[in-house]
Amino acid sequence: MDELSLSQPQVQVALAVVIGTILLLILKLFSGRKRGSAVLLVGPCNGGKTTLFYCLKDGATHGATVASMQENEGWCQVRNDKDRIVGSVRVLDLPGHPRLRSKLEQFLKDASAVVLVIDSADITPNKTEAAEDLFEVLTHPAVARRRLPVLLACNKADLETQAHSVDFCRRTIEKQLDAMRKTRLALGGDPGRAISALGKPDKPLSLAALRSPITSASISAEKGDVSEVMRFLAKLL
Ligand SMILES: Nc1nc2c(ncn2[C@@H]2O[C@H](COP(=O)(O)OP(=O)(O)OP(=O)(O)O)[C@@H](O)[C@H]2O)c(=O)[nH]1
Ligand SMILES: [Mg+2]
Repeated sequence: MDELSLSQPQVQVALAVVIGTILLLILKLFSGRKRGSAVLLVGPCNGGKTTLFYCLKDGATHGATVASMQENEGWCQVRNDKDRIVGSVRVLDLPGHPRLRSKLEQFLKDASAVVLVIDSADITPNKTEAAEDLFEVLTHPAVARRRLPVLLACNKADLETQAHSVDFCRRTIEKQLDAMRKTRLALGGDPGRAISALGKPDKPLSLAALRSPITSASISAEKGDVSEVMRFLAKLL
C-alpha cells in the first residue's frame, strides 16, 4: 500500500500535468473555432477568384484562366506592410457556377474567413448571385454562431472607366441582400438557415451592423494589386 502512495511533490506534478493538458485542450478547441482552417474565395462566375488565388499563392498570375470546375487549394504566405512574411494561411478557391457551389456549405463549417470576389465592372448583372453567396455565408448556422471576417473584394479596379466604386458595389449588394431576406421571410423563412444573423427584420439591413465584420476593398488580381487582401489575411494570424 505504501509503495503505491505518492509523495506531495509527485501529486503536485501530476496535478500540474492534468491541469496543463486540460488548458491546452480548451485553448485548441477555442482557437480552432475562432480561426477555422481555410480562407474561402467565393463569388459569382468570372469575378476573378482563380486569378486572385494564384496571385496569393505564387505572387503572380498565371495568364488566362478557365471557368473552375472544382476547388483549388493552396497556401498563401502573408506579408505585412513592410513586405515581411508574417505567416501563412490555407486558401480555397471555389467554383462560381451555381451548380458547383454546393460544397460551400461544407467548407463554411471550419472556414477562418471569406473573401467575396466580385467583378466591380459587372456588378449589376451579378448582384443576385453575389448577394446569394453572402446570404449563404452569413446565415450558415456555424457562421452565425461566431464572428467570421468577410472581405468584399471589388476586383478588376484596373478597368478604370467601367469599374464601379467600392461604395457602389457594397450598397448594391447590401440592397440585394435586404430584398433577398424580405422574400425568404415572406415565404416563411428558410429552414436550417440563421436568418436572424442578418439583423432585425423590421429594420433595413446594414452590412456595417452585422455580427461578422464585413470590410470592403478595391483590388486588381490580374495586376497583382492585392495589398488589401494581404492586410485582411494578416489580421487573421
Ligand atoms: N481586367 C481584369 N481582369 C481580370 C482581373 N481578375 C481576373 N480577370 C479576368 O476575369 C476572367 C475570370 O477570371 P477567373 O479568375 O477565372 O474568375 P473566377 O471567379 O475564378 O470564375 P469561375 O471559376 O467561373 O467562378 C479572366 O479572363 C481573368 O483574366 C482583374 O483584376 N482585372
Ligand atoms: Mg475560378
